[in-house]
Amino acid sequence: MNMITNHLPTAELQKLDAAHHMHPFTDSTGLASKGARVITRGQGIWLTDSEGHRILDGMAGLWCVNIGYGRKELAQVAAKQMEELSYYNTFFQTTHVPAIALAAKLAELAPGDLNHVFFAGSGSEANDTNIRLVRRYWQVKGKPEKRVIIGRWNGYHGSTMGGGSLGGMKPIHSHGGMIDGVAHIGQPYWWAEGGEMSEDDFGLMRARELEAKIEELGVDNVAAFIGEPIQGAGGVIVPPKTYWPEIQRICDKYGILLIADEVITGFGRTGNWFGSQTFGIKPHIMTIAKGLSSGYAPIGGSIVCDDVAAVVAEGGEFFHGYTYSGHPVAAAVALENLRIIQEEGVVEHVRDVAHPYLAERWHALADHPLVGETKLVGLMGSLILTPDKARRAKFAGEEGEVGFRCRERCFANDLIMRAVGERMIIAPPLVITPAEIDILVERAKKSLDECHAGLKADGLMVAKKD
Ligand code: PXG
Repeated sequence: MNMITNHLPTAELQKLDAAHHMHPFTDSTGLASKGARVITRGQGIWLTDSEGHRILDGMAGLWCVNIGYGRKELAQVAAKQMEELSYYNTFFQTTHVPAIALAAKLAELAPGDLNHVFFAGSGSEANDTNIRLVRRYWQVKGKPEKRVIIGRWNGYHGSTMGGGSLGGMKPIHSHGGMIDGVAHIGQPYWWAEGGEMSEDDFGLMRARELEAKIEELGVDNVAAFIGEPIQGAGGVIVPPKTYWPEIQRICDKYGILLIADEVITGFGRTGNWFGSQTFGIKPHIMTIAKGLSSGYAPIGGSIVCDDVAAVVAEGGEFFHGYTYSGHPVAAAVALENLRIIQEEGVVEHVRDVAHPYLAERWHALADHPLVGETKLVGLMGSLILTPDKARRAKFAGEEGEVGFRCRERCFANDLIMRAVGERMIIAPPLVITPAEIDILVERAKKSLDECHAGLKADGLMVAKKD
């Protein structure tokens, strides 16, 4: 077997990596000068690198390894499926058992009349599917001019041209531009943008930007709104409780389609199967990926409501699909992952055990002199680093510098906790135990202490002037 277990020394791997491997979202010159960390094994919530460090993965890979690493059942299902039917497509009037079974299972798990699944290979692809689905829906209904999709600044919906355009990350737009027919409104990020308003008033105000945008564009031109129940890549921005009900009201009032991007919030992350259930959202389409297979195989998709599926079907052939839509091995792996989540009560574990246990410890970090607000929904958490929490102040230095320093301390303490600007974020595997949560929080606290001491020593605990 061609398993790379007896690998080259780390420095040689890093040299080859720098010479031949182009990394996503990476400054390759900077990386080449220090060498990438080489991860070699994963078990439960723990990773091992090529130097033998045992690292607590506070990010579940990239928000995806919901059931933890190293589950043999998934490997066995993949091997068996490869032997039985390694590939066949679902174009041209054919289908296969894994795609059927997974679609039916998702229809059962998803709320309301979200009963139809269009498969993709990733979350980005699924959102590209959504652009085409909602535009096709309005075409078939005789309103082809309804094609604008409204997203949010600092939202993330992937990195393809479509997904990158729906998202509101300006650095992504700046590399290669945007597709047409996409507009953005402000994000519901009270700490940074709420000024003197209460959180609830601010949530309403940001939701009402959707109404203003629909009026500005003309409802006859608007197809859909897309949002993550909680913005993940944007920094685990938990919206004020007034936000989603108002968004829902506006979508209902104007009759535009609502897409909930559940790529991160799906499959137990928020303590329910879907984030839409946690926030009371009733979407027409849900984007899924990541936790669908716990990252064991690349697969994503769109779960579509009865009305949208029926209208698109009425229009005859929908000219869209991917070679790997419903890939049998990925579908079989996803199905086994869902079986484990369901039979082992992983969602209940998040809701009744892991979330309450972590919440107490995570929110206690708000007493730390470097920490402003703390947020935690299910097992998706963030905290903000600030030189002056009473004023919700930013640091005087360059944005992201302090977050970067804190992340480096976490790395040194064998904890993966990410930084988005000055927000530190966690999303550990959902199977994390209370004893492991203790270790996570201890390491986070130690890293915050070290970061704080370093900032003081370097004279950087200084607030930006208003
Ligand atoms: N929607 C959401 C809400 C996501 O978080 C995607 C779509 C795209 O999925 P794919 O499978 O195409 O990557 C994502 C992905 C980060 C980070 O830095 C987050 C994602 C991907 C890469 C980096 O937090 N989320």
